[in-house]
Formats: sequence, C-alpha cells, structure tokens
Amino acid sequence: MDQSLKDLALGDAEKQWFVESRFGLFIHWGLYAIGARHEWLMSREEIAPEVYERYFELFDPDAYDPRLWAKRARAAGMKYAVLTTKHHEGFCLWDSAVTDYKATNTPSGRDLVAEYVEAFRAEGLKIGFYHSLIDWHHPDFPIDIFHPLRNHPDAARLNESRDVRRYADYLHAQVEELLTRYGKIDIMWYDFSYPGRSYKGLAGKGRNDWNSEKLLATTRRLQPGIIINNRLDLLDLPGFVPDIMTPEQYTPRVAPTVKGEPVTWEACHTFSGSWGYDRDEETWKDAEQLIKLLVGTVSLGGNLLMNVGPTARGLFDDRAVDALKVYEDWMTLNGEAIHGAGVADIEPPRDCRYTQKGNRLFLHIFSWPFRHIHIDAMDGKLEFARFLHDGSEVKWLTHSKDVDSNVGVTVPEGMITLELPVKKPNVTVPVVELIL
Ligand code: H79
Repeated sequence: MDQSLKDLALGDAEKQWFVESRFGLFIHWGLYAIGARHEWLMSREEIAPEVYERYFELFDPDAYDPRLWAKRARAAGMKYAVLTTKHHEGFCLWDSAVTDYKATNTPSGRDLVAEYVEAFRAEGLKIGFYHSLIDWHHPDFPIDIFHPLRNHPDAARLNESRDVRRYADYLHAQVEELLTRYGKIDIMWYDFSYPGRSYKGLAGKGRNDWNSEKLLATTRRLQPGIIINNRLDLLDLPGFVPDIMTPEQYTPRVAPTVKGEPVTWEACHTFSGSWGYDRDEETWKDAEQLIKLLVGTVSLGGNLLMNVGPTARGLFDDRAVDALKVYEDWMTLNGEAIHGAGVADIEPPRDCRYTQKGNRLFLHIFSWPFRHIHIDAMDGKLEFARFLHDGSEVKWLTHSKDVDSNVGVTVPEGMITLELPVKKPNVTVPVVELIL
C-alpha cells in the first residue's frame, strides 16, 4: 500500500508548469453569492437545507461571461484558475447526472463549469476544479460539527438514516463526471478534512468518510497529470507526500516541508476576509498588501492562489476589479521577477525579499530607504543592477578599506551598497534586478 500511494504522487517534471506559473486565480462562486455574507453563511446561521433552497430557486447570473473573467486573470499575470464546482452548500455549478441541485435546474439553466473551462482555456490558462468534500445539502451527509443542523434537537436521530458511504459514492460519481466531461483538467483542489474533532457528540470527518485513498486513485487514473492538493486526510499514511500543500490565508515564514522534505506549495488568500462575495465586508487588502503577499510567497518558493468572489449576477465587483488591476499594473512591469522565479541562494537585506531566476536576482524593496540598501558581498559576481519597472541603471559601491574611510564607519569587506533615488519610484513594490 505504501508503494501504491507513493506511485500516486506526481513527479517534479509534471509539476513544472505549476511551479513556474507562480500565480493563479481562485474563484468562489455559488448560491452564497446571493446571501452575500460569506460562503459559510449556511453553517454560521444554521440555515436548514430546505430554507437555503430559496437561493437555488432564484439563482440567475445573467451577466456571467467567463471570457471577461479569464481576460482579467490573464492581464493580472495569472497563469491558472481554480473554480468551485461545488462548495460546502452542496450546489453544483455543472450539469451533474446524480443530483437535481445544479445550475442547469436554476433559472439560469447554464452549465457554468463548461463555460468556465472553455473560456479560461481559450485565454491560455490552466484549468483547476475546487471540489468540496463537505456537503450540507446531501441527505446522506451525516450531521457533524459544522453542519447547519448541528444544534437540531434530533440531530442524532436524523443521523440514523444518513449513510456516509452512500454520500461517498455520490462524491466519487461527481468527481468522475468532472474529470471525464471537460477534457484535460490541471488541478483538483479538494476541501477539506477535519478528523478527530467533536461537538455535542457529533464527529469530524476524514479519509474514512470520503474513502480518500480510492478518491485519490480515481482522480489520478482519470487525469494522470493532474495536480491534487493535500486536504484528503492522507498525510499521516507512511510514505505519502501530496502533490501540493495549501496553507490557507497564511503565508509561512519559511518554506513548508512534509516529512522533512521540501514540498511544492501554494498559499491561498482572499481580497477581503471572505471567499464568497461578501457585500458588506470591509477588510479589503490594499495595494501594498496584495503585492507583498505575492512577492513574499514566491520568495519562499510558493505559488499564490488569489481569490475572487463573483456576484450573484456573475460579475467581479468594483473592489475586486480594482484589486486585479493592482496586480495587472505591477505584474506588467515586474512579472519577470515572479514567473519562473523562486527562492534565492542568499539572505535578503532588512525589509526586502529576493526572488531568483538563474543568474538574475530580484531585490523587492518592501520599505523604501533613504538612498542606500546594503547587500551582502557577492564575491565580485555582480555585473549590473537596474530597476525592473523602467530598466534604469542602479549604481553601487563595493566596500573596500578606501570606501570605509570615506564613509567613516567599518563596513564588511566586499559589501555592496546600492545607490537609490531619494524618492521612491511610483511602483507599489520597486524591484532591482541584480545580474550576476
Ligand atoms: O473554500 C474556502 C473556505 O470556505 C474553506 N476553504 C477555503 C479555500 C474553509 N474555510 N474555513 N476552513 C476551510 C477551515 C474552517 C474554519 C472554521 Fe469557521 C472556523 C470553521 C468554523 C470556525 C470560518 C469561520 C468558517 C466559519 C467560521
């Protein structure tokens, strides 16, 4: 069994496109866009499935045009996208044969997944599916710690007629549809497992509930090159390393490892605090935060999957468009330091991050200093320095004893001081390219 699980992991060569991409668009879209107050509202507000179905009866995103979404993503420098085919609410965005709770049965009547795949592929982006393991609408999904009916007085009795194995069959059948109907799919993003937790005698869920080993094998069989994330609760099986790790709304301080080994990883973040469209949410990230999240992630060797929650009409709202424009403006001038770049060989100076691509080192300046940034000695290897955004030369001093006496302080021999303009260039995070 160890061996077969190992065989299900993807090799580095098959993940190369992903690592080089560095930047993708996460799209959280479902009935919760109508509620417009976080994609977990069904659980948070303990809304019974039959009450929640009111959204299903009204769902009609008349302005949905995924070609426009794809154009915006590409312009922002994103190379792939991941769409919620189904979120925890259980509503399916495609024309599934095994449920009536699907987009084609709403007033919209469209297969939203089919249109997404076609539009994003046409724009040259790789295609990912997010698929929720959790399902608060399915009648066989046992009421658990997050379920909207967790505080129902008869929860235990209701669970007697719910059979998680039937739910798992449904889950597997749907995955089979998604991975056979739409051509080559590049990423499968399962969400999520929570074993070993309990609330009022109700349990969490994990690999035995989802039949995760089989789900992993099926996913790999149907799409041999697909990247599968780490949320199937298989991590503690000996020898198993997921294709990617996916820290959520959290960028680690050092590159993550699994079982002592470096691992391919992708941080996912939101423009505001919510994944689904949240009309009244106020904590939208500013331009600096958005760019620093991307740079910070890539400097640690990770990808950034940045989320948008489209509205119930099928549009990116103004705040999301503005946020994507922040990325577009920055990536147009500085994308070289992101695409195909990764962890640098050397430590960055204070308030800076490095990314590196071959003999090109990119110094991302997070906090603008007064005139100088001191970088460690490069043993004479530095050949040229220039700003990425305008290609202009950045001059530097290499410290020797002579220079030390000029500045009147002791400086480590060989240390390099970049000579920067007093005024910060009009770029959210300026980047100096160091050619070695
Ligand atoms: O799909 C997005 C989220 O809905 C889902 N994963 C991303 C990609 C996710 N959200 N939260 N979690 C996974 C982990 C669980 C967090 C919880 Fe809570 C804390 C559940 C209950 C308390 C956050 C706060 C959600 C509800 C209240």
